[in-house]
This record gives sequence, C-alpha cells and structure tokens, in this order.
Amino acid sequence: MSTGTLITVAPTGAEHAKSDVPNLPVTIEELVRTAKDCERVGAAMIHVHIRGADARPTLDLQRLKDTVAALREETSLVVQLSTGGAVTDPEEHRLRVLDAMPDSASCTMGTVNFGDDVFMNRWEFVVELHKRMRDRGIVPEYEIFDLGQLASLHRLLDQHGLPSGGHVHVDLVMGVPGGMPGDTETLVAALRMIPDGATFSATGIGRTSLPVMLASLSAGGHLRVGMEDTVSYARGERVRDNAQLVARAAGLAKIAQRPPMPADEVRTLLKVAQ
Ligand code: KMH
Ligand code: ZN
Repeated sequence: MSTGTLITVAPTGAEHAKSDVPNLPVTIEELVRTAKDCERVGAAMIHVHIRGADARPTLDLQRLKDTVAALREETSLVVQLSTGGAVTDPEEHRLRVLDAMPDSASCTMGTVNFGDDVFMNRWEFVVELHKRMRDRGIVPEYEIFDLGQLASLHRLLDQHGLPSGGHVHVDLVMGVPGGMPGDTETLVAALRMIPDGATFSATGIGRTSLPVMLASLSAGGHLRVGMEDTVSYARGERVRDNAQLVARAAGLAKIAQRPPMPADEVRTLLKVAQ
C-alpha cells in the first residue's frame, strides 16, 4: 500500500476529434496550459498524445521533441509519451517515439479489440519497445487492456528482464469495448496477477471512470484520469477541462488518506532517471 497517490493526467488521446470536443488540448500551447493547470491541482505525470496543425493525431518526431521540451520547461511533471499512438500508426513510427527521450513511455502488453478497430501489439513489437526503452533509460508504463496481457507481462519480464531502473509500473486501462470491463471484480482479478513489488494505476474509460477510480483507491492503487479516457464528468454533463477531472481525483485521494504525490516523489517511486 502506497502512502500517497500518483495521479496521471491523459489530456488528449488519439480518438476524440477536436471538432466534437472543442476543449480538447491539441496545440503545444494548449497542452502546456493544461499540464500547468493539472499540476496545480494534483497531477504528477502526464501521458501525452500529440496532434498536428490539423488537430489530428501525429507521431511527428520533431513535434514530439518540442512537446517534451515545452512540458519540461513549464512544469515538473513526469513526461510520459504514448507509444500506442492511434490504431492506424505503423510500428516504426511508434518505436521512433522513444527518440524524443521522454521520462517514461507506454508499452501495451498485447493486441486488443478497440471498439470497432484493433489495437495491434505483436509480441516481437512489445519486446522491441521494452528493450529500446531500457537501452535509453526510459521508464515503461505497462498498459494492460485485458487480463491475459498480465500473463504476457510476466513472460516479458521472465524472458527479457526488468525495465530501466528495475521497478515495474502497470496501468490498468479498463472499460474499452473489447477489453476488460471497468468494475471492482475485474480490478481485483487483475491485482492477483500483477508482478510482486509492482505498483499499479487504473483508469476507466467513459462511464467506468468513477467506479474504477474508487476501486483503485480502495485497493491501494494510483489513478489516471483525463479527456483521453472520458469526456463526460457526470451523467449528462460534459467535462469542462482536464483539471476538473484531476481535481476530483485529488479530492478523492485526500478523502482516502492517500493525498496526491508530488512529481519528485513519483520520480523516486518509478525510478525515473533524474
Ligand atoms: N490510442 C490507443 C489506440 C497508449 O497510449 O499507449 C492506444 C493508447 C495506448 O492510447
Ligand atoms: Zn494513450
């Protein structure tokens, strides 16, 4: 059981269109403003997907580098880049994300149906991500969309060793149509399979956001929230901005007597290179 709560904000994602969600942060300026607002109310890590000038998802390397630099300049947040990208992104582009040298990067542990699409993560690709992150000193966050992916995580660590820094951190992404459901029973089942000594956070997609947050807090876990995962705050009420979601998570963490962890504590916890 951790004494504090790591709150990660996932502000943008690759799925929502700016035209449908006008308050989605898509420019570097919007992303930095969101990051500062979220840090102020309790976020310690940011999970970043970037958009191009047309507001559509991109994995343009220079833009990724500029984004990492801007976030480092303006915040103390641990900067995590998504290597998941959008479901249409080719593997070479997803691997190239690591050349932007973030503190952390996501590493999804297997293929999953993703709504009407397929989020492809072949075994060889996962192994390559794991190895390249270790070579570069980037801390992975192992993204788990279904329970079998935790078995794959054990296989990865057994066959290819621990990640950079030696600490294993897992994020349960629950409630994706095609993945594991976002409920307490599934979270408990997942916890039984998490490697010894690992930390975990959880996020619930859409309407599973609150139940997953409450279940994770009560199980000693950390939290991820943000407009990547949900754009509704309550039934019939759209999210105002990412900070609104982080503030609610921080409030619940305080009620649970596990207040938000500052970024420097999170760096120590996750063994992020200083
Ligand atoms: N956009 C999804 C296809 C990640 O960031 O690593 C994948 C995703 C996971 O969001
Ligand atoms: Zn993501």
